[in-house]
Amino acid sequence: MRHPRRLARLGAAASAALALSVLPSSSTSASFSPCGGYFCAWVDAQGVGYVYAHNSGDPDLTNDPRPGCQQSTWNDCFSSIQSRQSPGPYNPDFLAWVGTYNGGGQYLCVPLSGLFPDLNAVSRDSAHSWNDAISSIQANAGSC
Ligand SMILES: [Ca+2]
Repeated sequence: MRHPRRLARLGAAASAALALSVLPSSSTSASFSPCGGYFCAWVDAQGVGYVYAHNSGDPDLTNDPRPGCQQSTWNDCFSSIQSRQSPGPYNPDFLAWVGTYNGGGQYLCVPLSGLFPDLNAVSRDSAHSWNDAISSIQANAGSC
């Protein structure tokens, strides 16, 4: 069943999401299920494939083995991300860094209730997306 008007609205929403590339989607997807952590990421878009779950931070994803990823670790492998979906006693924002978080560089803000269903659609700069580009995550007590 195709509804051109609805598809046009979805297209406009997708364009707005691309323009605001550092903001997560406010929609939820049935394919995303609780992963057992405050920060969750998947090998593929739309919450598909192996899931990574963490409650704090990880300064170097090259230390986390994940057979099936290009480097056989979680480094440069995240393609979708979801953070904790409802407030609790501990509600950090997360920063997802291109490099190690002690080394500075670019980061993606993943706030409480954040959802990035496809990091291919989230621009990092004029030439790159956030897909398969994250090397560390940092829990942030404040808001990012
Ligand atoms: Ca991936």
